[in-house]
Order: sequence, then C-alpha cells, then structure tokens
Amino acid sequence: MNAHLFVIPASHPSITVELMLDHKGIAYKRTDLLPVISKAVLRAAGFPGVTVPALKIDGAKVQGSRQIARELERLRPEPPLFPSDPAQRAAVEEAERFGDEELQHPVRQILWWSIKRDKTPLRSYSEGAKLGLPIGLAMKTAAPIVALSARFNEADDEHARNALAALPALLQRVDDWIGAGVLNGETLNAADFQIATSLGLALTLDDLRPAIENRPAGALAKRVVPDYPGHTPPILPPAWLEPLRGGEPATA
Ligand SMILES: N[C@@H](CCC(=O)N[C@@H](CS)C(=O)NCC(=O)O)C(=O)O
Repeated sequence: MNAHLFVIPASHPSITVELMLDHKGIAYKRTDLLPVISKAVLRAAGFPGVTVPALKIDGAKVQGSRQIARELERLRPEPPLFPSDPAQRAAVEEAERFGDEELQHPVRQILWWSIKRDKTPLRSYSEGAKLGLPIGLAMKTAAPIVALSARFNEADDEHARNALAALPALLQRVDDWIGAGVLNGETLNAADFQIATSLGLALTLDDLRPAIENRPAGALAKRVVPDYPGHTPPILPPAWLEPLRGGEPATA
C-alpha cells in the first residue's frame, strides 16, 4: 500500500491519523508542513480542502480524520477501528463525532491563544519535525503564521475563555464514555484515537494539565499518546481557569 500523509507537527487530528495508520500496520511517508503555508501545499498536491491530516493512499486523496478512518477501514479491515456489533459501532461513531466536532476545536483555540501571547513554546511543538528549513529559522518567521492561525481559528479572548468554560463538561463526557466501555477498552478504536489526541494536546499546557491528568480522560491520553510533543508553561489568566477548578475529578 502506498501512503503519503501530510501533517502539521503536533496537530492533534494529524496524530490521530498517524496512530490509526500504525494500528493498521500501514507504512507511510510523512510530510511536515508549517501552518498557513500548509494550505497552498495541499492545493498544489491536488487535495480539494486546505486542512491536515491529508492522506494520499493508493491514488485516492482523503482529508479529515474521520473520513480517513473510514478509508483505512475499507482498505485494510484488520485490525478493525470500529466494533462489528451495530450498537457498539454507533456508540463509537458518536464518541468519534464528538471528538472531531466538539472537542478538537476548543483545545486548538486555547493553544493558539496561548502561542499568540508567547511564541516561545512553539518550537517545542515542532521538535523532530522536518519542515524543510532549519527550525530556528522557521521559528523566527513564525509571527505572521501565528497571527493568521489565531485569526483563522478565532482564538481571541472571548473564544478562548468560552473554550475553557466548556472544557469541564467535555471532559466529563469523555469520562462517562470510558465508564460505559465505549472508550479505553481492551482494544483501541477510532474514537479513542480521535479523542486521546485532543486530550494529549491539552495536557501539554501546564494550565490545563491539573484538570485532566488524574481522571479517566487523562489515563486515556497517557495510554494512547504518552509522548505528545510540546509544552506550554502557565499563561492563561487565572480567572479564566476558574471553571476548571470546580469539583474534584473522578479518579482514573
Ligand atoms: N476536524 C478536522 C480538522 C482539520 C483541521 O482543522 N486541521 C488543522 C490543523 S489541527 C489545519 O489544517 N489547519 C490549517 C492551518 O493551521 O493552517 C479533522 O479532524 O481532520
């Protein structure tokens, strides 16, 4: 199988697809892209959309972590990403949809808000990446990329604060799915790979880690993505973190 994956280093849905390719035992070539510039490269490579993860596989061009999960399942059914039992599959698909549509973006907005405020941690998210130019130079040219990325992702004060306020309920839903056996079961499924990377990215922020690490959602992230790249020291206004301090999380 000929697979070529386009990613942005430390992009959570990109890591989801890397994990799923590994799960399927599919070897692949990876091209690392800088945010913003990624859009032009993907267009030039013939993809219809402008986001990563983007996968060329046996001639097909597939974008979006959920679409890619289905294509991988079609091309190589074993080991599966989805349960065969219809009710269990529906539950996994709902958790996967939640991970993509509800959990990914708030975490992305909190990260870009933080990086916009202080670009120093950006380098840690690109550790080991092959960006086609020296990492020091890439970081020196990062200011417009960060500004544009923050704008595309609506990572302004209002959205970042709303994202933080939404996080406790999102984490609770993950804990509940783990309790129900939909997530973090004996064999990992597409929803585990989808959700764990958003949690893994969130755990790279010192401001978020205490609200996540000691609960079932944290255990899932540590199992699936123990070495998530990047580290952001505390930067968020303490008042915005108040919603994360309410209530003791259940222990893992
Ligand atoms: N929900 C989509 C999200 C795709 C997405 O928004 N990817 C981001 C990176 S995490 C992207 O390509 N952003 C373009 C940019 O940063 O320039 C998926 O799961 O594939």
